[in-house]
Amino acid sequence: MLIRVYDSLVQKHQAGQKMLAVLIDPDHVENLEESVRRCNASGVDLIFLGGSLITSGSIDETIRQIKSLTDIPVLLFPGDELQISSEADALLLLSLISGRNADLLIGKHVIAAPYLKKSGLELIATGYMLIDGGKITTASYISGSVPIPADKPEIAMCTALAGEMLGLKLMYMDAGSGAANPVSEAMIQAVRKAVDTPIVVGGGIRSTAQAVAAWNAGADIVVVGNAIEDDNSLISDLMNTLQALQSI
Ligand code: 1GP
Repeated sequence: MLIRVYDSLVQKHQAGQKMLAVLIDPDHVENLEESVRRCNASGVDLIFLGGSLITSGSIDETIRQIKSLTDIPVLLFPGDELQISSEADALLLLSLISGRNADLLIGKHVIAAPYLKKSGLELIATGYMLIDGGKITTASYISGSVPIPADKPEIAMCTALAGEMLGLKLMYMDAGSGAANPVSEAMIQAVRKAVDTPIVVGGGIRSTAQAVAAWNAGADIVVVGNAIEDDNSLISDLMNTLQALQSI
């Protein structure tokens, strides 16, 4: 029987098994084939696909290419309602709960809902929290929302708690792509203590030490995007580190 993506995330979360997701932004990937081959060779758990702003490339075609090279589940991480494709395995249905922009809390969802229904995609209702990562990122600029201050773990904690109470199934703490500073361990720990959902952490993670800090603080899934373009061995270093961490 086919295990749905979310069920497999919950199983791993409950077993304390950590995961690595590689973010592929169709606008910023230099060599898609090579990036996917590296994910495959290292046993990456998930591929996230999307971006705050896509100016070139087709989501459908990019997913088809990825799928021709690997069986790793592809999850849409949409920057807007145009980034929907039934070629993906699942879609993170993001509600920007750190912001107060009604469109990104519910408005875009209303417009997308009939298309999502028709697509047959597995939908994972996700509480998306932008956290201040030391510079203005595309995500905070495009969303027109103020990120949660990095030194206020209690705001992130209460936001995640409210999101879980509203029925969201996954919490995503994002310092934004290319952030100067990743989400702090204190903030991840505060959210981890507050909610039972799996937690995703990304934005500005450029080293195995930063990924380990996030996993140890309570992240189930660490997301790395930009840094894999600059460092060819980062994916395998991260997966080797993750395997060593799991065997302790
Ligand atoms: C951003 O979490 C992702 O939404 C990944 O960020 O590109 O900085 O790794 P980076």
